[in-house]
Amino acid sequence: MEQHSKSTKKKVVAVVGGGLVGALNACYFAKRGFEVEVFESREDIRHAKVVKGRSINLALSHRGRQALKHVGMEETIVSKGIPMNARMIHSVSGKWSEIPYGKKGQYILSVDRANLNKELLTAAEKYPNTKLNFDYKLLDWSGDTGAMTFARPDGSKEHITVDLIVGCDGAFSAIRKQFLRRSRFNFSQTYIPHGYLELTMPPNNGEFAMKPNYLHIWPRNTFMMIALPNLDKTFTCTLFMPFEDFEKITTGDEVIEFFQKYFTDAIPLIGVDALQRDFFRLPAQAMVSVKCSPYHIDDKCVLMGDAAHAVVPFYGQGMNAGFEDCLVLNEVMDQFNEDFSAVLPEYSRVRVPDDHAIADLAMYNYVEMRAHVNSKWFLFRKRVDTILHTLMPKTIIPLYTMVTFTRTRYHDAVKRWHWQDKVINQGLLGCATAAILGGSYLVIKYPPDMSNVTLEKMWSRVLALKTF
Ligand code: FAD
Ligand code: EGU
Repeated sequence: MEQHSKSTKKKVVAVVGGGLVGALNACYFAKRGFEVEVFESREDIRHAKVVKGRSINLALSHRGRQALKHVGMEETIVSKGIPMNARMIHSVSGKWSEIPYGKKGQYILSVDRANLNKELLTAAEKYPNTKLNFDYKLLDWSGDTGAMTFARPDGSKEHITVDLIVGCDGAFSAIRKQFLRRSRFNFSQTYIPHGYLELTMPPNNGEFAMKPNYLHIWPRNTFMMIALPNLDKTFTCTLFMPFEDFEKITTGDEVIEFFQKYFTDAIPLIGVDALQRDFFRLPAQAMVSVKCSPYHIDDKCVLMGDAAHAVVPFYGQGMNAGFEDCLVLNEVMDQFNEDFSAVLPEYSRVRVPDDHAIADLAMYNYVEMRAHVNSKWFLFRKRVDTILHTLMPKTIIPLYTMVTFTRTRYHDAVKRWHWQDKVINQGLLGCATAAILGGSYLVIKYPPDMSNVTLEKMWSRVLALKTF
C-alpha cells in the first residue's frame, strides 16, 4: 500500500475507523479526488453474521441529513428511515400525550445503525479511488514520521505511511493517544453515573405495538426509557438508569416488579418472558463524554466524530454532529484549496467551539432530565416553549429546534438560548413591575378614603369585587 503515495499525484488520505463518520468521511475525501484508504478494526459488517456495537437505531435530523446530501446519500438513507413527527410521553399512570417536534411535516427519522453503516461503506467503495481495509486495528502512529502501525488477525503488524490521517475511530480513539503526548493538548473525559440497556418490543399481530411515527418517552426523573421504531415493526427501547440501580435488579421477578412500578404499560408490549430474558442478556453499557482541543496535529492528522467529541446521547446529536464535522471540514477545504497546513488549524478553530457546545448541551440536558423531569414537567416545559414560539416566532425559537432542525452553529444556538432566556425573564419581570407601578400609581392618584375603614367594609368591598 505504501507505493500509493509515491505513484499517484493526488495525496493519500487514511481514514481510521469505518464506523458512521469514517465511512461518510471516506465519501467526502473520495469525492474530492484523494486516494482514500479506510482502515477498520472489525470485519466487514456487510458480511458479518452478528453485528455488535452500540444502539440499534438512531435519530437522524437536519445536520446529519445535510451532510449525507452532499455525497448524494440523503434519499437512500431517508427512504429507509421512519419519520417521527412528535414525542409520545408515557406517564406513570399509562396516559399518553403527544408533543409535535414542529410544524406539520417537520420530523426526525429513526434509522438503523447497521444499515446506515453498510450503505455508507458501499457508497465509499463505489469511488474507484477508495479502498476499504477490514481487520486492520490501529495500534499507534508516530507523531514524527506519521507512520501508522496496524495489528492483523494473524498476529502480524503492518506499517503504513500516508499524507493525512483522519481519526474516526470513536470515543476510545487510538489515534488520539498521540495527541495526549503533546504539549498544549486539552482533554477531558467524564463517565456519567447512568448506564443504558436495550430491549426489543416485538410487533403485535404483525403491526407496531405502539404508534410508529413517534419518539416514545417515559420520563421518570432518575430513570428514563425511550423507544424508536424499526422497519421490521419492532421498537428498540433504551432504558437509562444509574448503574447502582441496575445492580439492585438481579432476578426476573425484580425486573417485572420494577417495570410494574415505573413502566407498567410497556410490560405486555415487550412481553414478560422477553423482558426477563433481555434485561440480563448484556450488562448495562456506560456513557462517556469526551472533549478535547485542538483536533489536529500539524498538517498530518485530524480527529473527527466521536474520536474528537463523544457526547452523552441526551440530545440525539452525536452522529449528527459527527456528520456535520465532515461538512464543515469540506467547507474549509474549499476555502483553503486543500492545503492541509492551513485547513487543519482552521478546522480546529471553527469546529471546536461548536462541538464543545453540543457536548455541554447534551450533558446539561442529562443533568436537567434526571433532576426533575417527570412526564408532567416535560409536557409543561415543551408546551411553554411552543406557546412562546407561536406568540413570537422570530424572537423565541426553542433550543431543540435550533439544534435539531437548523444548521445554526451549536455555539450560536447556545448564545441565542441564553439571550432568549434573558428576554423571557425580563418580560416576566417587566409584567410584574408594570403591575406594581400601575397599582401604586392608581393608589396615589386616587387615594382611597381610609378615614373610616373598618374590617367589615373592606370585606364587603372584596365581596363586591368578586361578583364582577
Ligand atoms: P463509532 O460509531 O464508534 O465508529 C468508530 C469505528 O472505528 C468503529 O467501526 C470501530 O470498530 C473503529 N475503530 C475503533 N478503534 C479502532 C482502531 N484502533 N483501529 C481501527 N478502527 C477502529 N447520535 C445521534 O445522532 N442520534 C441518536 O439518536 C443517537 N443515539 C445514541 C444512543 C446511544 C445509547 C449512544 C451510546 C449513542 C447515540 N448516538 C446518537 C451517538 C452515535 O452513536 C455516535 O455519535 C456515532 O456512532 C459516532 O460515530 P463515529 O463513527 O465517530 O464512531
Ligand atoms: C436518546 C437516546 C427527548 C435516541 C432529549 C427529547 C435520544 C435519542 C430530547 C436515544 C428526550 C431527550 C431530541 C431530539 C432526541 C426531545 C432533543 C434523545 C434521540 C431535547 C437511541 N432528543 N433523542 N431533545 O426533544 O432535542 O424529544 O437512543 F427524552 S431526538 Cl433526553 Cl429532537
